[in-house]
Amino acid sequence: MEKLKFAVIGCGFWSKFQIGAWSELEGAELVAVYNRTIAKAQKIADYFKIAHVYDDAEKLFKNEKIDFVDIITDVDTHAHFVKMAVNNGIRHIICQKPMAPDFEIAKEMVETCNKAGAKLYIHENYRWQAPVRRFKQIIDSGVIGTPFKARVSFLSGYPVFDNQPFLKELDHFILTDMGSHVLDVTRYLFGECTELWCETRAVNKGIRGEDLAVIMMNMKNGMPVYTEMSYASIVEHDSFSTLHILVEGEKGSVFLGPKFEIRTTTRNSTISETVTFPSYPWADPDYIVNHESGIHVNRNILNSIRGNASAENTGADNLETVRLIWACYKSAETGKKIKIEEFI
Ligand code: 89Y
Repeated sequence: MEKLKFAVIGCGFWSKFQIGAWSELEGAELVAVYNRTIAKAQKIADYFKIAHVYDDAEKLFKNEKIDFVDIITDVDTHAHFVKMAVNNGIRHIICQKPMAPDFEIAKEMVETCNKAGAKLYIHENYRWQAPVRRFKQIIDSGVIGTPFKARVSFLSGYPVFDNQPFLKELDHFILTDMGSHVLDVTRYLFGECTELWCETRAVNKGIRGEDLAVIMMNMKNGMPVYTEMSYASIVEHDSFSTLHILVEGEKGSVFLGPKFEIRTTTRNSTISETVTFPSYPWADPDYIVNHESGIHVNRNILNSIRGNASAENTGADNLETVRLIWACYKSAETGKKIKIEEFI
């Protein structure tokens, strides 16, 4: 199998894990990296033995023959680099979550790619986490019957700003950073949302945006779903860096809880299983479930680029998650319930 060649734009905190995930796949070869501070690009290139290093992204696109690009820059520059890739003839473009700093820009990014006949994929990994995948299998097996209610929860006191200090400076923090994951997993498990109501708060001192959000959702399938996310929580079972999920159905319930344990309860019994997955030298042990999942999302996108699968995380699909994020902000701002079909 001939390897597809690609470049990475952006060599900040997340790039090591994203490139690490690519390095576990046979079918892709990273040929060049860009960062505006070249020393950062060089550090990543040395670690992963990448031949070409740039501090000028246009030059990279002009010089390198690549099949796709993976954009891992800060959210504010995603649209800029997507456009640059499109203008340089790249037809498969992967962009880190959150897709854009607001809903309008996200819509423009999808449209820019559509118009050019380019495929946009969003690197949204939580739905690819091993415990989340297994959790869905259990629900789909029918053991708990038809689900009628759920709670999707991310409560953490992890010192997230130590590794990603720019998160402190965002006007919109937890709904864009973690809401991307929580709302995407909610859609993955239960389908689309018809209306939602959201409250946000800023609890940690010295941060610009909100670090707590609670959301009540009604889903198209009739389920009420409660989701919550917080980086201000001091709790016995910190969710970092996965989710805790409880689903109730007519015949029982399933709970994804601490230490990747899934407990399935019916009237007869509770069955426990612990989901396991490998570790990798490039991954951070604190984030391992998160970093490992990058391999699966990358594989799905690679197979889609090769025409052997359809990608789950397309720009168009992720736009529905972005729509929910900004509907949440609207709700929090106005104190009103938002109907999703009217939020366009
Ligand atoms: O940026 C976030 C992500 O995608 O996963 C965890 C994180 O690093 C901090 O919330």
